[in-house]
Amino acid sequence: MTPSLPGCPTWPEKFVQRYRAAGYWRGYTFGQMLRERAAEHPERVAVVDGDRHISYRDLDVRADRLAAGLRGLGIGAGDRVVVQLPNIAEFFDVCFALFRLGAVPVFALPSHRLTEISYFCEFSEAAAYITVDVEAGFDHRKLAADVVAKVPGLQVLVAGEPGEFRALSDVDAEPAELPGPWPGDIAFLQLSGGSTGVPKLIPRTHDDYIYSFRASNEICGVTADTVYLGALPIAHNFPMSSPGTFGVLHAGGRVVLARRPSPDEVFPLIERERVTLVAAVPPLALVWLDAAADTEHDLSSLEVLQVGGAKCSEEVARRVRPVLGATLQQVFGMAEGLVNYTRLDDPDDVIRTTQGRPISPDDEVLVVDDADNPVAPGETGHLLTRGPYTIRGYYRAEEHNARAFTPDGYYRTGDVVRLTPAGNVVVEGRAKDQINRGGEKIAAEEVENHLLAHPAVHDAAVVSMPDDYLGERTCAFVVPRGTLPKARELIKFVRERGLAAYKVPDRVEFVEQFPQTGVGKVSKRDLREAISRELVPELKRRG
Ligand code: OOB
Repeated sequence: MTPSLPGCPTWPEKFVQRYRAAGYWRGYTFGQMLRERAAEHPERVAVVDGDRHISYRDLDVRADRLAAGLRGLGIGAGDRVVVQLPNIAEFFDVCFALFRLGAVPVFALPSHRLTEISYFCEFSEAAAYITVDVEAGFDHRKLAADVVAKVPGLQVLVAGEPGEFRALSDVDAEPAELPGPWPGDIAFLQLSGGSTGVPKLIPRTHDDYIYSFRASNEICGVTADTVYLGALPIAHNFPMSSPGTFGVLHAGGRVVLARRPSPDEVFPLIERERVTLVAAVPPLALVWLDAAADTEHDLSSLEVLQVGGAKCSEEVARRVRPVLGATLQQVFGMAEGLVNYTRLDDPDDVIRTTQGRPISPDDEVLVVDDADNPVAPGETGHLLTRGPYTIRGYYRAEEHNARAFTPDGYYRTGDVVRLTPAGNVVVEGRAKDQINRGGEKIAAEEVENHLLAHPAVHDAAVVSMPDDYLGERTCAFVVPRGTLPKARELIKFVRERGLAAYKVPDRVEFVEQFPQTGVGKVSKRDLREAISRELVPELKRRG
């Protein structure tokens, strides 16, 4: 099998045969999936965005017309298109149009800024950038103008008021016969949380991704009667495919979009649309639980609350059923592939204290020590995995792939876990150089590089510090050069370099030198301990 996109490692033929024979990879594409659903129940509502109720037939037609329009702009099979859209219906038009063309969306998040977007466009050699007019008070057309200045020749399409660019709504043509991609082709590039200087891109095929959410549907009880609320940014892997909006569309259910995740937006939608399933990161679940305790809105339709992206505390877990009357499902996944779920009928203590078990009988999961040797059962170690929906390598990243994957194709997740006797995963920590800020992943090295660009910074080391609400926040330790800069100034400097706000350090600490490990590397463990110690009195003061 050769994927359409050069630079994407794929599964060895033996595994391709195995995953097909087992019925995981069924040989159909996203375009065909929507066509089938539209034929089965054209009138059913697929997507709800504010007052807009879009049927399966409408979505199918919109995707066809947009695909034809994009083709008229010269966008075709294999072309990369950076997509940065918030939770609006156009997201699905764009996805399915690109899927049908065989063009490859690169899914950026709404919070990404000039540094990230121009990198995605340059690195993927994108033909186009599809964005929105204004989101959360931020004018994306200004960002697009800055991106175009750095990436000449990039076409920009804007959902909403286009300003100086082309309106997405004007990209419309009579549907044409398209050859369409193969099921084994790369459907899109997803972003990795990352632990390196620049984010890595994750190539996912039609076959592998569709399998992941079709199988998730079974585990999560998703059917044509499911009403799913997209409250997290829908371009992220969790709300996209676990089972997420794509799973629900596969089942012929209804996707309801929330533009913001706050209770004042989400609760009325749950009531109005009789939402049955919703996904949250732990801090968001906490906000919902607090607000639900005395809401006037009827949330009784809610059957399952999924919590994932970062570790769900037992405190949150215990409150879900009493407060919401819903079943908690813990979800431990990664855009690279492997997703674990607690099952809806698991005993309470399994749901409360574990992050569940893999989707597939063919998900191979190893827990190993530093030398890649399996640890004793129940012991803690590094999680390695391979399987029918876990990638074999990042897009155009040969050198990094040699480190991030074992020679026999296991992905090194960077997570430190143990397995319970029943095979449930418990996440105990992390070996990768990443901060998990309430589900948002920050590669320490990426932020360090930005700090190092400041003339008064001699060296920088970014680590996590504990936080009651987000679980972790970022602390940048800085060895200054010459006159001591102000923390505020460094934070402003990083922000002004055009970085997503969640990556800007929450705190800066100045030190004369970094503690070192035995082999002379910066000891981030010592830095984490130092900041934790310093925070104790502060946390106490706040009570
Ligand atoms: C999801 O995907 P990513 O790619 O943003 O982040 C993956 C990483 C994991 O390697 C792990 O470090 C962490 O996020 N993580 C969790 C977790 N879920 C993800 N750590 C502890 N407990 C959990 N429940 O975050 C993602 C993708 C698909 C489904 C769910 C989450």
